[in-house]
Amino acid sequence: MKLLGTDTSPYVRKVRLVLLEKNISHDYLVDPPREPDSQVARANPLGRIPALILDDETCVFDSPVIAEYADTLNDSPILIPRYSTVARMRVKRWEALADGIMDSAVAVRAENTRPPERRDADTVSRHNHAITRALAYAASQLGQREWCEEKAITLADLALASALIYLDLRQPERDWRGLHPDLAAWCARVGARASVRATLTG
Ligand SMILES: N[C@@H](CCC(=O)N[C@@H](CS)C(=O)NCC(=O)O)C(=O)O
Repeated sequence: MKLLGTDTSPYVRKVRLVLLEKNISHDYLVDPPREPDSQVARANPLGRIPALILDDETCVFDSPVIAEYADTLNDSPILIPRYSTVARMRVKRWEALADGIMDSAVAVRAENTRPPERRDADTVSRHNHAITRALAYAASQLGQREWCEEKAITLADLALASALIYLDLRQPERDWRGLHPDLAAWCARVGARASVRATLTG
């Protein structure tokens, strides 16, 4: 299988982490969707990354669908619990929280790349407030636990780490570590994993 993406996309990082943690063999192709020769729109009608192209040419999108599909391919480890609907919901809710942080950070970035006179300050403020609330929620849910859910790594941890790495990239001025030291300690631990380091070094 072949994963189309870019190194900066947080949604791509999330699914790369899933594939790496589960040791699923794949080719990772850097393919910015707006480049004229990009394969992305041919694979995914939405023209977005990540797009996972299976060996029979089936294209899997978007990132929650890819993560869920990949998780069913083997059991080591199981990243989305299968033993209880509540446990499963709780992990998927973390993913939704992390994806929401990504969505808002991407929206802020889009505004900030417009010429100043075309930027919408209300949009920036609304999304930044959503990020601030989501981080406080994540920190309160996490507390001092080692993992977001369960007794081992799950998709929840991989999604949250991807969102935080993207925030560090696009909003380095945001002092979320100062506000949420336990979240910072958790992120440092997860960030030291070989999978995360592999996505950061290319
Ligand atoms: N909900 C989608 C969001 C994917 C998304 O928006 N990806 C961005 C890159 S971060 C993209 O491909 N945008 C289209 C573009 O840049 O033209 C997912 O989870 O996969």
